[in-house]
Amino acid sequence: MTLIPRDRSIVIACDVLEIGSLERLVASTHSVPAVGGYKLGFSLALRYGLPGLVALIRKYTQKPVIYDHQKGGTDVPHTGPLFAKTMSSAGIDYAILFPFSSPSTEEAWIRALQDEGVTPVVGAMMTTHDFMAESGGFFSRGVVSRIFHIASGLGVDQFVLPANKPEQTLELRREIESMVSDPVFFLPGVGAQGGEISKLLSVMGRRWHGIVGRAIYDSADPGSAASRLGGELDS
Ligand code: BMP
Repeated sequence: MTLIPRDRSIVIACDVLEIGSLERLVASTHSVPAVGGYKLGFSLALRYGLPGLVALIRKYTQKPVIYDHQKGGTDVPHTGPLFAKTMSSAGIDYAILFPFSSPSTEEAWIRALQDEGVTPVVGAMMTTHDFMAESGGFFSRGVVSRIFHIASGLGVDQFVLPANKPEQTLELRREIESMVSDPVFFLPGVGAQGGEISKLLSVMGRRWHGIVGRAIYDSADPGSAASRLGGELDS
């Protein structure tokens, strides 16, 4: 299991359809120092299989590979070990869970990943504008806190927070920091969903990574787009 060695980085969300597109994306960005790793999702994983995708990325770089099931951890407890063994046998370093189904599923899936040596990254509030109940969504604030509380109690120290909701993210960051020492945050929603690195710099603490998909892979020059965003991390 490899962890991102930098305190702040850009993680590229590889939500593309073709394996050739993934290869071009990795080839053009892997040497950018601020790129901390690659996040794979269901599109490539279902079409091609994770072991081959990890092998392809490994032709270019040893940077960590994160698997985001979009959204994992929403099933029953006994399938957690199946998921975790699938991750470890494919060489995945981190797996993202949004454990919305129940506390027992959350615990089983987190423990299963830990047993397999795959780092769990837990999210509970999404970037969608209608996520929270007061904005028309399904979930109350208490649900979000409870998911983070359970994860913290299980030793999780890596969390997902929404980059495009800086006020809520600051509040949740403080809440998590009251339970976990020196946590690491992953922030999707930079770029296409309105999140800005400059705002995150004032809201986040020592260790955080921006997750960026379309603003990099849809750009005419993904390497330059990643470098530019990476440069903003140090400003
Ligand atoms: P983009 O930068 O193109 O908006 O992509 C965002 C990525 O982050 C996608 O892979 C998506 O699945 C993920 N994501 C998100 O957008 N919102 C969340 O709340 C949680 C996510 O993992």
